[in-house]
Amino acid sequence: MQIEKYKIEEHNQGLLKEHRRRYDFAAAGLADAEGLLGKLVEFQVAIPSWALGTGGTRFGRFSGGGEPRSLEEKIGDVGLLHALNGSSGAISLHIPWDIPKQASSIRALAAQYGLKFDAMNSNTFQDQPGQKLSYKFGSLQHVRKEVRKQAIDHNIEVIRYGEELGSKSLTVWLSDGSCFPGQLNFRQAFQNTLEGLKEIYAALPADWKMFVEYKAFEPNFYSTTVGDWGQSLLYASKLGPKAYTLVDLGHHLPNANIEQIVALLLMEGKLGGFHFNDSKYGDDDLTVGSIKPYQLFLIFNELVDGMDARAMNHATDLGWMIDASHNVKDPLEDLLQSVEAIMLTYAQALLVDRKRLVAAQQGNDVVAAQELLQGAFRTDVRALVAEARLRAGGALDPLGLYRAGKVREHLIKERGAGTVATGL
Ligand code: LRH
Ligand code: MN
Repeated sequence: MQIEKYKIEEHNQGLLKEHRRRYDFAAAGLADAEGLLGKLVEFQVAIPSWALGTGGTRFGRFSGGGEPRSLEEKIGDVGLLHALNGSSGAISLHIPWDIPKQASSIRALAAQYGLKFDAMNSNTFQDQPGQKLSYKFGSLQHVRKEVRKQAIDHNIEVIRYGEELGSKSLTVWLSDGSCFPGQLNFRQAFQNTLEGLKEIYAALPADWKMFVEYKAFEPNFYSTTVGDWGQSLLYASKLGPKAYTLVDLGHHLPNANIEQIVALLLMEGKLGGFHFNDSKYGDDDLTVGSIKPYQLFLIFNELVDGMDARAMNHATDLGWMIDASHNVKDPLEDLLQSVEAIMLTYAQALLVDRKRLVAAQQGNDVVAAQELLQGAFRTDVRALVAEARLRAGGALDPLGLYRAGKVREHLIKERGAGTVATGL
């Protein structure tokens, strides 16, 4: 289902007067409103193909109906999100959940919606039907060479699919690890994994990147072979210039200072990108900014500071991706909320007066430094983000139009109430 342009314009007409009042007030207080808007319009967030259906846990899964039945329908759903907010201009595929049977037609279909293909994701954390060797005891870390080879071959196959689609990066998340002390030789597991990643790295096209995603625990609950930023950085440094770390916000131990991790990885030139979500306890994969919005702001504050220090292009030099799972919300509404949270937080981070912040830090004026950050975080930037959407041809109120357009009802009528999308 698509939302026609005229419906978006009609929707905006009804909200324009109030929006203008709010925008003029918000822009009046800014030194360079046009500059900020330009950055917001350029900034695109990739939508995970595996999060367009209802997620679940081992205790249950409660489908909301109308879920996409094919990669084509998934691209349609992301196209709808992008039409509504103008900031979801890419889709990140997971193989084999979303194998592009006819890459050229899939690529053409995505282009129709203005979508690009962001990082490809491999999967050696599940055994597929008919798979020769099991990943029960890991993949690249596995004690048996033939299991490691099977995992290496799969990752290279994923790169080949990505090349056909115009993707430029591969994300490798390994569930490898152990559940009990004594089960694993940590050094051997590291060496096996590094050898495997080297073979995958060697298969990367010249202009590709490899993202090594770390995670503290789950599905292994004693050790994880790529368990934290330090281990991921170790692999990425030993692999070479095309290898980077990937920060999934939910993959840290409680109270980890993620903004400091981000600052240091960026300083080292080894930060590749993000899987945005939020969490209160573990890898909860909740809506971005729904639990710890100030932490998200502090992360974007370090990103803007660190990227400007390296003269990086905010929109294109890092991988901006969502990785979430929707157990109780409509997946498309949840994703609209997540993209909105990212755009609002990026806008607030752009408001920080960095010259005055440096002066406060140099003067050990702790209060002034905190006031500068919290001042930006407490600034209502919703009208600025809405104006960027308007200029990108999107809706002033994406969620409002999604609901007024009864999109989910249409999708259920079109696809049925019991369809199940591939993914988590
Ligand atoms: C692992 C992870 C990884 C994906 C998977 C769907 O927790 O974050 O990025 O492959 O979720
Ligand atoms: Mn992830």
